[in-house]
Formats: sequence, structure tokens, C-alpha cells
Amino acid sequence: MLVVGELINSSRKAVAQAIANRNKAYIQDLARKQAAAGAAIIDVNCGTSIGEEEKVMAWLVDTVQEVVDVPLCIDSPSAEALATGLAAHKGQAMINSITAEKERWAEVLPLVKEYKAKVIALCMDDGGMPESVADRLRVADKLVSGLVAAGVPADDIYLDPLIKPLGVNSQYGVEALESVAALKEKYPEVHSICGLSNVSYGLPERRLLNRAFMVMCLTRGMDAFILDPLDIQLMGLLRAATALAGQDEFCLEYIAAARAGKIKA
Ligand code: THG
Repeated sequence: MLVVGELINSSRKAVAQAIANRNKAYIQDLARKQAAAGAAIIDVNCGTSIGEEEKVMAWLVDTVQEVVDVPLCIDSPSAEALATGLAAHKGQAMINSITAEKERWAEVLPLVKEYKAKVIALCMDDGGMPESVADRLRVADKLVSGLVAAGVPADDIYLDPLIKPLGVNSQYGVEALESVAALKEKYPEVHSICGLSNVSYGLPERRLLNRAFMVMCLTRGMDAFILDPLDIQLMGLLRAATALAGQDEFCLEYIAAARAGKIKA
């Protein structure tokens, strides 16, 4: 199970503030804590740095890589910011994200190839957000065949079905889960990933929904999550469900996490 730590994201007020003040200590503390809690990759997003996102992304990458060994997930709607982040990054980065939208595809694919990066591929195209399982499969087909044709190894591809808020439509949870299963069936060699927070948007006690949704996605074949690794309940469920799904030989990871105090009942 791959955990991408989501906390260094400027949509969070404290992070936006720290980035604006170039507060290295705050960012580095968040990086260390997430890596220690089990994040194998750390997402970095500075979308609120309007007009200077390119410069700030390079600073953010340097700042985080100064203190942790894990690779980063460079997260931006701006291809220029992705490029400066990737240029600053040491080791194999992950790109968040490419889509099948013509313009996005054309600007991000060259970066995936140049940096031999892992890539999150969102199941959307110029028709907008997917409306059904069939929509996601149709777009995933374009994404996977296009990426593989460009020489990207299947193992570096992470399909994101795009999770919509359950509060908007009570079938959005089921639709997402069926998409995960269908993607796994059709592309067994490709990974799938999602953020957990969209599903609970607008509902109370969001972490309960995020935690339940993570376990349900995992049972349908999802093998990576963008999440808050400092949520010890969430990480406990993730390690437990991974072991129960037969993906943790001799329960070694579960036992190690418990011994290190990283998970707790
Ligand atoms: N797929 C992909 N990328 C993504 C997402 C996804 N990136 C963004 C998001 N979803 C995952 N990242 C975050 C980062 C921070 C928060 C949630 C998701 C967060 N949210 C607070 C909350 O939920 O309560 C609100 C913000 C705040 O604290 O001010 O912290 O699905 N590919």
C-alpha cells in the first residue's frame, strides 16, 4: 500500500502562511512527521502562490528534500510549476497530475518522459468530470494506452477515478468503488490512487467517512492513497486492512508499525 502524505498543501491556511513567509522550519516539521508516520511519498502543492508558483515550487522541493529521504509528489495545475519542481527534485518524483484533456496532456507528457516520473492520471478529458463508471473506463483507456505508447512503464502509472462528494449524490461512493474494481480488472498492472477527502465534503465528522471509504477502496483493489498520515486511526485501519487483504506477508508491516507506536487500537 502506497501512502502519499497530503499535508503540505497551500489550500491549508497554516501551510499557505508558512509558504508566504518562507518558514522552512514549519514545512520541514510537516515533512518529517509525515515520513515518520508512514508516508512513502510527500505531496507538495503551492497553488496559492499566484504569480510566483514556479519559484515557490522549487523552494518547496528543496526545503522538503533537505530533511527527508522520501520522494515527492509534485502537485500543480501549472505545467511550468511542475517543471521547476521536477528540475529541483532528486530521485524519481511523482507528478500530480496528467489528464486526457488535450492541452494538459500535451504539456505534461513531455515532463513525465523527461524525468521518468511516476504519474497520477486523472480520469477526465475535455468532456469534463466523469459521470459514470463507463466514462472513467473510456478515459482510462486513452490515458493508459497513450502513456504506455509513450514508453511510460505501467508500474509508474496511478489512475485516479476522481472522487465526488457523497453529500451531493448518495450513489457517488458506489460509483467510485465500482470504478476502482473495473479499472483493476481492465488494467491489473496499473496502480490506482485517490484522495480521501472529497468523498466527505460537506458532511459532518468527515474523518469517519474518509476512513471507511479508504478500507472499502482497498478491498476493491486500490493500492495507493493521498491522505493525512498523521491521522493515527486512519493509518491503523490502513495497515490492518492491508494485512487482512493478504498484502502484508507474515503481517510484518502491521507488526512493525504497532511496535513503533505508529498505529494504535
Ligand atoms: N487526487 C489527486 N490529487 C489530490 C486529490 C485527489 N490533491 C488534493 C486532494 N485531493 C488531496 N489533498 C488534500 C490536502 C489537504 C486537505 C485535503 C486534501 C486538507 N483539507 C482540510 C479538511 O479536509 O478538513 C481542509 C483544509 C484546511 O485544513 O484548511 O487538509 O483526490 N490526484
